[in-house]
Amino acid sequence: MRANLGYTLLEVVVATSVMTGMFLASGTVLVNSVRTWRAAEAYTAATAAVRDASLSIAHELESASLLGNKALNPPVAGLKLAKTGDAITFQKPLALSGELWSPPIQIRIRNEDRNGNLKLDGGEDLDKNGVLDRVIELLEDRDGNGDYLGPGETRLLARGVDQLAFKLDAPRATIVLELVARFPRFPGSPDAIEHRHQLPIRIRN
Ligand SMILES: [Ca+2]
Ligand SMILES: [Ca+2]
Ligand SMILES: [Ca+2]
Repeated sequence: MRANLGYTLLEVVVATSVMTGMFLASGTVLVNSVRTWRAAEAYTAATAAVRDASLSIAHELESASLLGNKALNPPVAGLKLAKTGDAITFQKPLALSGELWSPPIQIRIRNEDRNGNLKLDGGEDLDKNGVLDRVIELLEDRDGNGDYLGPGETRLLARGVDQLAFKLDAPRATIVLELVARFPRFPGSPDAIEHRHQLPIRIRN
C-alpha cells in the first residue's frame, strides 16, 4: 500500500472553502453583535437623557405658583405656557412666609438640529459654540435688567433632548411633561434610536 505523503488538490480546496466560510460567519456574528451593542448604548443614552430632564424640570416646577397672587407687591404671575407648548414661565417662593418670590423663570428647549439628522449642519449652530445643542435651559433674570446674561441667569438643566412639550391639566393642578430624546444608532448615523417619556408633575402652590 502506498503511503499518503500529502493532501490532494481537492482536499486543499475543500479545507480552504470551509475555513473561509467559518471566517465569514464569525465576521457576520461579530458585526451583528457590535450593531446590537451600539443600539443598546444609544437606547441607554436616550432613556438617561429623558430621565435626567424629567427629574430636573420636576424639581424646578413642583414649587411653582399655578395661579399667582396679585395681592403681593410685586405681584406674582401664574404659571404660563408658551403658545408653542415647548416653554413654560413661572415663579417660585423664596421664603416660607409666601411673601417673597423669585423673578419670572422660564424653562425652554433649545434644539439647533433643524433637519433632525443629529449632525451639526451649516446654519444650525445659532449660538456659535461649535456644538449641536439639544438642551433644556432655565432662564431667570435675577438682576432685572431684561437679559439672561448675568451670572447664573442661564442654567443648563439637561442635554440630548429633541422635543419638550408642556400640557396644563388645571383641574388636577398638574403639568404633564412630554419628552423625546434621539441618539444615533451608531456614531455618525442619521438612523436614530428614540425614547419618549411622559411625566405628570403636581404643582404645590
Ligand atoms: Ca442637523
Ligand atoms: Ca450651538
Ligand atoms: Ca439679567
